[in-house]
Amino acid sequence: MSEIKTTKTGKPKKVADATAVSICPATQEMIIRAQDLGVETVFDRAATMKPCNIGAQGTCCKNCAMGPCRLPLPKAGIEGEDTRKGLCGATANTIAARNFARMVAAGTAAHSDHGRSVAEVFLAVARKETEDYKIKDPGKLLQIAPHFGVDTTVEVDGEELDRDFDEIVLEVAEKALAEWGKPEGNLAYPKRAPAPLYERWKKLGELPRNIDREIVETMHRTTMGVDQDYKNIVKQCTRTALCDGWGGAMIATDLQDVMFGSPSPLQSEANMGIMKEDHVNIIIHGHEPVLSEMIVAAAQSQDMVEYALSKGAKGIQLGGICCTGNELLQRHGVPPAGTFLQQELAIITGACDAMVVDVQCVFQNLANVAKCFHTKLITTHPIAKMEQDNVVHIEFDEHHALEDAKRIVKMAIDNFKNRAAEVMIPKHKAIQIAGFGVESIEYHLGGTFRGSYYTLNDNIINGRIRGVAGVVGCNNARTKHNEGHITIIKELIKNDVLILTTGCSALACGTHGLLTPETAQVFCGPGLAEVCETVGIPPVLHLGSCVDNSRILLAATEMVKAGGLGNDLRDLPAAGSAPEWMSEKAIAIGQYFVASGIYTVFGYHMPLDGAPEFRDYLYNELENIYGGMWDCEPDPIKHAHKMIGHIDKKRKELGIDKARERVLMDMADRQALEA
Ligand code: XCC
Ligand code: SF4
Repeated sequence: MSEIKTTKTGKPKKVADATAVSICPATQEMIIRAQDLGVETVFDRAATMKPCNIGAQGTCCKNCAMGPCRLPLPKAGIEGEDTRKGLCGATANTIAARNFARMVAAGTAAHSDHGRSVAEVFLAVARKETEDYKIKDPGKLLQIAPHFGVDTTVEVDGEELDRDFDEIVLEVAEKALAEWGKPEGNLAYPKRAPAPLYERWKKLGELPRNIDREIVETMHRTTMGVDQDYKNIVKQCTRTALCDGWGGAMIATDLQDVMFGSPSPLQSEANMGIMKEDHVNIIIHGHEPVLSEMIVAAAQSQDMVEYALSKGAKGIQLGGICCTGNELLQRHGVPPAGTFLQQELAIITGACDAMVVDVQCVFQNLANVAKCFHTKLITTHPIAKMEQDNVVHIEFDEHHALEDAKRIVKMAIDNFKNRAAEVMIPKHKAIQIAGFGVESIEYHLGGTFRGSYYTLNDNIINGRIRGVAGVVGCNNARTKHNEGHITIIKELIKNDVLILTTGCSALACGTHGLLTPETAQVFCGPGLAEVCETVGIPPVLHLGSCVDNSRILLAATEMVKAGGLGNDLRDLPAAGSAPEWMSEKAIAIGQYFVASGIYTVFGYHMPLDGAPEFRDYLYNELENIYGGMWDCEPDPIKHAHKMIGHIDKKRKELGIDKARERVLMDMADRQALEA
C-alpha cells in the first residue's frame, strides 16, 4: 500500500513540502490532497529516500559478481596518481564510461523499440492487413521514400512516370523495418545530416550499421573485461546514439506522421484543470501513439459518446501525460493533463475514471495510488505489465485496434458511476499553441519565395534572433518540478533565443503559459519579440514528444541548408538543454545532440563526478571531435547563460556578432525616442 507510513514513535514519516517541490499550483494542491488522504507520492518518497552517493558519482560497477565495486572520489580529490580500481582493475574512467554507455544503449533501445512498433504497424498497413490505420499524409511518405533508397518514379519507354503508390508504401515499410537488423551497409537516415557532419562520422568510423547491432555491441563492449579505454567506449556511445536520433526515433516520427498525420499548429490547453468533473476522464500515459490514436477515435465515436451520456456523464474528456500526451496534443489537440511528475496526481483528483498506459515513464506506484480511488489502471502493452492485482491488462493488437480501444473506453465509462472519493480537480490550466514541426516552422519562418528557413536565418544573421535552443526532457523528483525548464527558457527568450521544445519540457511550457504568441510581448527580448509578433508565433515552439527530438535535428539541418550560417550543425548559433532530466533516454538524446555538433547542457547532475578525467573528456575534449560537447549546470540562470555564451561564440565565429550589437543599438535608440 502506498499510505503514508508512521515511524516507530507514531509520528508520520517526513512528507514533501508541496510549495518547495513544484512551481505548479495544481501540482502543489494535489500533493497536499494526497497527504491529507494519506496517499504517498513520488514527492514524499523523494523527501525520505536519499540517492546512493557512489552511484550518483557514476563509479559503482555491478557488471560482474565480484562486485559491486564502489569507487568514491575522496572529498579532497585525488592527490597524485589515481589508484582506485575495482577487483578486476577497472578504473573509475572505465566504470563511469561503461555505465554511461549502458544508459545510451538503454535510451536508444527505448526510443528505437517504439520506432520498431510503429514500423511494424506501418508494414501491416502496407500489406493491407489492418483497416484501422490508414496513410494520412501521403506527401510525407513520398518525401521520406528517397532517404530509404526507394524510388518514387519509374522509367517507362524513356519517360519518367509516378510509381504505383502502394508499391512505394510496401517498399518503404520493408526498408524501414530492415534498419533494425540489416546484415550489411549502414543506417539510411544519417545521410540526411549536412554532408560535412556525415563525412565526420564516416571518417571517425562511427556510422551505425543497424539499430539492434549497435545496442547489442554496446552491451557486449561494456560487459566485464571487454572495452577498457573510455575514449573507445565513447565512440561506441556515438554510434549507438545515432541509431536513436538519426535512426529509430527519426523513423518513429516520420512513420507516425505518415500514418497519423503531420502536426500543424493548433490551440489547446494544459495542466490538470483540463479534467472535467461531469465527464468521463480518460488519462492516456506513456509513449507509443499507436494505441492512443485509436483511443481518440473510439472516444469520438458516436456509440461511445452516446454510451457515456447514457451513464450520466456529459461526455468523454481525454487527457495526456508524458509523451503519449504530446503525440495526441500535436495531432488532435487533446490537452495534456500533466508532466511525468503529475501522473500520480491525476488519479488523486478522484476524477480519473481510467488511466491507460503503454510503455516508458510509467510509475509502478500508480497501481498503489489507483487502489485508493476508483480509477481503473489499464496496461496495454505486452512488454509492460504490472504485478499488482488491481491492474487490468488489455493487450492491444494493431489488427483489431479500434475494437481494443473501444473496450478500454467502455470500461472507463462503466467506471464513471464508481467514483468514491470527493472529486477535487485543480482549477489551473493554461491556453497553448502546439503542433509545430519542421514543415510548419518553414511555413511560418521561411520565405514562400525561397521555400526554406531563409527568414529564420535572416533574422539570426541580422541579430534579432540571437540563436536557437532545443530545451527538452524530463522532470526529476530530485529537482523542483518545472522550475528548471521555466527559469531557463524565460532567461533564454529574454536574451532573444528562440526555443524548440519537446517532451515534458514542452508540457511544462504549456502548463506555465509559455506557448502563446502573447508570451513574446511579456518575456522576450526586443528582437525575438519583434519577429514573433510579425509572424505570429510563440517564442517557444512545441515540436512534440521525445522521439520528435529528431524534428530538432532536421530543423537545424534545414537552417544549414538555407545558408548564411555555416555548412554544418556545429557552426550554428544553437545549444541544447535538458534541465530536469532523469531518464536513460535523455542520455541517449544528449549524446546524439553532442555528436551532431550541438553544445548540450544538462541540469541537476551527471553521474560523472567520480571519474573527473572521463567527465572532462565529455565536457571539453569532445568539442574538438564533434564541435558539440556535454556540460552540466544545476543553477538555471547560469545554465541559460552557458548556452547563450556558446551561441555568442558561434555568432562570433560566423562573423555575425556585430549585427546583433547594431540591433540592440537600434532598440536603445527607439526606446530613447519613445521616452
Ligand atoms: Fe519521460 Fe517522454 Fe522524460 Fe517525460 S521527457 S519523463 S522520458 S515522458 Ni521524454
Ligand atoms: Fe568490479 Fe570489475 Fe566486476 Fe565491475 S567488472 S564489478 S569493477 S570486478
